[in-house]
Amino acid sequence: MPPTSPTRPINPQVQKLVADIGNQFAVQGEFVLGEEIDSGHINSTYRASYRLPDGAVERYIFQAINRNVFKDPYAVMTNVELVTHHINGKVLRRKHDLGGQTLNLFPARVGGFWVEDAQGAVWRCYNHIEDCVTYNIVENERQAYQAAHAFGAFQDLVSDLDASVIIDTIPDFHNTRKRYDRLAEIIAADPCGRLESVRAEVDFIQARETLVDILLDLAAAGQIPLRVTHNDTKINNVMIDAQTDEAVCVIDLDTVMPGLALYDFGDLIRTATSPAAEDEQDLSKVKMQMPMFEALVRGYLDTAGGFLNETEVRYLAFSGKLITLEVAIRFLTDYLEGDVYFKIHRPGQNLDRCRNQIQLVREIEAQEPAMNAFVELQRRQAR
Ligand code: GN1
Ligand code: MG
Repeated sequence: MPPTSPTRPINPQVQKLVADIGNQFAVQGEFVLGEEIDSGHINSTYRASYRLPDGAVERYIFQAINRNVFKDPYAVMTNVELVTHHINGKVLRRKHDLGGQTLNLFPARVGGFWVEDAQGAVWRCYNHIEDCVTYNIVENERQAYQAAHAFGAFQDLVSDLDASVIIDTIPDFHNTRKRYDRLAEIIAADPCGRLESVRAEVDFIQARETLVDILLDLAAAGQIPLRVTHNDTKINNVMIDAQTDEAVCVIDLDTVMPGLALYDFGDLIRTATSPAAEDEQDLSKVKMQMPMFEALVRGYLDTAGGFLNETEVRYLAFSGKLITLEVAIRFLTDYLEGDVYFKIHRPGQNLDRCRNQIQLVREIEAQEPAMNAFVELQRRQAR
């Protein structure tokens, strides 16, 4: 996978679908061309260009919500509308770009912010930010710092939202105990007869069962609070200015729900510290690069340090290990179930992704003391 998300040409049928969808939104100009943006394992994303009367070209993003994953796409849209409105209104009022801002939704011509196609898929339309890229692999520490800074700013911007008005669109999304137990069920059932080939992966995960309860127990004990969080802080969910490497905007708000701040930071460690793609088969390329981790910690504490409590800070490095283990569990579950959740482009891809995550857990384990020492140093300096 290239470092940035590539676009792909689409066939005439999909071209027509995208044009028809575009027609239903309040976009300006004549439809010229749609392309698929190959990013994310869940939704289908397209970019379409429109020619304005003066010849200029305007681009928009159209995205279909995956109904297999999001059972209630209308609830997803309710959350996205709420959060988008809240954040962008605030950023505008402050006239201050924190990088935690997000995209704008364009209204449908009949009102509301979504349209439904003949197959029942729910689509939304966002502005396209020019000269920005999303990275699947971080290229330098500035990008890592910026991404973490932006997600910290995002958490700050939504911190005053009433969590009770946000709909839990995927209940127990990051409930690591439930994720573990679900894997155990699938192992017992082995519906596709694939278990024999993944014994080593199963053993690795089972040897770490106790990890899955650690943050849940801290939360139950009231030591870490429930906050409104992004929940999918993959590095490719932040748009970065191609020239300056500055984070411009946080995207993919579909899983904004009450959660733990540490889940967000953990997913940054998972996706921003390794120089290898998530499905890289050469595991020797999978690394937890300490300079990237340090940049993440600095960026995140610069925007989130003011509201995180001491326990949250103490578990920053651990959160990377836990979320990477969680995602390994989810990829393995999906592989054993027959690849029903994450999109795959080749057979065995979910197993490759799982092996890759397991390797990253190993890498984190090997460096956890150093990671914790760095966080502790930052914490002391901040006091
Ligand atoms: C999915 O859609 P995308 O690629 O941003 C998944 C995340 C996983 C991630 C693994 C709704 O995110 O939870 O961490 O893949 N999103 C959903 O790469 O399940
Ligand atoms: Mg996503």
